[in-house]
Amino acid sequence: MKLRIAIQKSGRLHEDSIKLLKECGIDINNGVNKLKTEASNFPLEVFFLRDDDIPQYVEDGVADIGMVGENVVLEKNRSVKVATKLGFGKCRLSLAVPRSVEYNGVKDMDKLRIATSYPVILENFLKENGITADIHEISGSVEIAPGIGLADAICDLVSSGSTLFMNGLKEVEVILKSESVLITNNSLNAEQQQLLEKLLFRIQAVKKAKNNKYVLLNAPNDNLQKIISLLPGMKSPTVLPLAEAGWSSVHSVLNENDFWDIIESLKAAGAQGILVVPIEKMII
Ligand code: PRT
Ligand code: ZN
Repeated sequence: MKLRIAIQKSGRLHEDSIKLLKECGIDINNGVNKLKTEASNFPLEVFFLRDDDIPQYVEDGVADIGMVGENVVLEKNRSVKVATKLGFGKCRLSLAVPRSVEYNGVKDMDKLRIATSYPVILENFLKENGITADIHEISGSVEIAPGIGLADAICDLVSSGSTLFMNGLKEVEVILKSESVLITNNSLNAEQQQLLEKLLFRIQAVKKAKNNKYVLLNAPNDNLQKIISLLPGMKSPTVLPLAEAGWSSVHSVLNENDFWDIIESLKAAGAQGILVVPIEKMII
């Protein structure tokens, strides 16, 4: 029995999807123009598909699981489960209007023509806000729609915002924050479920490691308690005596988000020779 996973064939999510599998210790033979391949060291078969088709393939059970943007999962509205977020492909689905237009709130969208490739999500959002607008579904180059007179506003994916800027548009509402997720078929059998859990365990270890750093520093013993109190650690920090009397080496794990604040406090408390190193896998 093999678990069958669908990933994007080419595009923004392709490389990160392959990379995550590799970081999970899964070797896949990724030949160009292949439609499917197998892992050599994990019971996994990989299908390369257009991202738009992935939710349906997973719902139908042609693939058991898939990696795809949450935006596509919500738009396609297929009956699949989201097992976990994957930490890549981050973007937002936003409303944007020409920069010269004054914008005072979502009510301003009433009666406008809005171009989008996400009619389902947009319609839900407008309904929730009691707005009626004319949705023009287009499949690509949504940003040029206002410039050519096709629409008054757009609803499209944004990451850096530079595409909006280059087209004279400004982002006015974020409808959805999205990233890649792992979706699964609703009726996996026991064996498939077990393989999925094995894969999820590895994905969590990789994700956790990415969010954390291993920190080593030298601390004067006089200030050791203060320095230890600043460090969370997985259980508690490791403290080892240095060859030089009066000093210790302290090792700990820090969350990326707290990182700069804590480093500053550590320095203020007399910590020296602070080394910060990436963690490859983290299992707690
Ligand atoms: O061929 P296939 O159908 O598989 O691919 P696709 O062309 O439909 O999708 P692709 O590869 O462009 O995007 C796949 C997924 O990447 C999306 O569904 C999102 O989940 C995610 N993602 C993350 C993005 C972006 N960031 C993004 N910036 N998808 C698209 N964009 C586009 C956006 O539409 C706009 O045109 O990039 C432009 C804006 O980028 P900025 O940086 O200028 O704001
Ligand atoms: Zn697509």
